Amino acid sequence: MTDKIISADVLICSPTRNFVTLKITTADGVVGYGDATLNGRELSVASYLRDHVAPLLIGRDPARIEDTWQYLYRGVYWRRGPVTMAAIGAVDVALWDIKGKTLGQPVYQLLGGAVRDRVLSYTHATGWDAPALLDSVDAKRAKGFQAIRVQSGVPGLDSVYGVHQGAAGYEPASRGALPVEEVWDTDAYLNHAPRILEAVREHVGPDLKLLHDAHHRLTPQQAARLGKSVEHVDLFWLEDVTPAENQDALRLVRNHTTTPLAIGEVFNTIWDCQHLITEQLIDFIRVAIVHAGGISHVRKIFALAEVYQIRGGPHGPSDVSPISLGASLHLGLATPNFGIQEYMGYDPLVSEVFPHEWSFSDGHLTPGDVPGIGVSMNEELAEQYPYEQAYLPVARRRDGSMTDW
Ligand code: GCO
Ligand code: MG
Repeated sequence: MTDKIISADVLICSPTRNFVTLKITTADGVVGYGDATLNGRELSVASYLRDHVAPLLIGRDPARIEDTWQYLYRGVYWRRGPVTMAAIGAVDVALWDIKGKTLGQPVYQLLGGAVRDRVLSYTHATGWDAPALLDSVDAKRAKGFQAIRVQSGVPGLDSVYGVHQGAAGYEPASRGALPVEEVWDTDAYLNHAPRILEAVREHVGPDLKLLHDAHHRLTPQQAARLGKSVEHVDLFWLEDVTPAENQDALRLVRNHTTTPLAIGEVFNTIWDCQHLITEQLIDFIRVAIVHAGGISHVRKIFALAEVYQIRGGPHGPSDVSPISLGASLHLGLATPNFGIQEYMGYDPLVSEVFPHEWSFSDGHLTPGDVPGIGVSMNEELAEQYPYEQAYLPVARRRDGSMTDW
């Protein structure tokens, strides 16, 4: 007999940072979890799910994942956008979790089975100055990472997004009623970035994969100059060099440098990726399961990318929950052109709230072999950490005007 969805609950918690989770339960008692976290705009997705999506799910057959995706995407009239797609993504992942549990298979088996044994991952190293950054790189290497994203402070600036000063790690969002405001200076960054990247390459030798994120802050000309000036550093990728709304800008960058380019962590649909992929303007597409409509949709994006020899390199910082990371690893295991998974790591409390089967070893991640996605939720523990308002920082130039990000 066909199973039916009987409830869809939105759970919001803040174990060190905010997470929005969708829990779908079926009449047969199968429970699936999906991540719906949109950093700094969490409650908008929670409301979208609670007020507009959950009522539509009740009574539906949980096995009809693609039909439910189409129903929520095509049926809404107002398509695309981060809120809509995070909500659809949460439903999609929860339904894949249910399908896996119902059939007694890990999700990667349902996606065609493994094409690799493990998924290469990269983590973050940050340091305010060169010695601190090199120490951070060494510490990550000691943990087994073979690919590391390196970010540093910039002389003359008091703070830089993503770079911590002192012992504490950084969180992309900080708690409080207003975003933190930082001052940004692109010229200072462009003078410094090639030198610090060279210093890291010199320190680690030729084998370690090095990545760097420019956080959408450059003009096409500046991006081309940066890419060209670090070609000898042999980056695995240079990320988000320009705000990607104007996608033709990437052609200018591309025409001037062979440094591999990665873009897409803020994209939500295949239509946001189409031009960059089919024109071969990038090397890695960064869409995350949580923000781009779930496993079902990201699978299509990666299939399109495969035609053009572009690889997947999904977003995976601490604001992408362990549920999404697990989902991404199932896709990674089953997708030929999956390149690398970002893995910033989680506070131990986050892993207690979201116990997971996925694991890290020797620079690689594996999703585990239990039925479904393999990430559950300790709801009682989660309740002890209620939502707290938090925002990503904003940055202004020295003259007070806003930067692109
Ligand atoms: C990355 C990112 C993050 C994002 C953050 C936004 O590459 O990991 O750029 O640091 O900015 O996840 O919520
Ligand atoms: Mg990034």
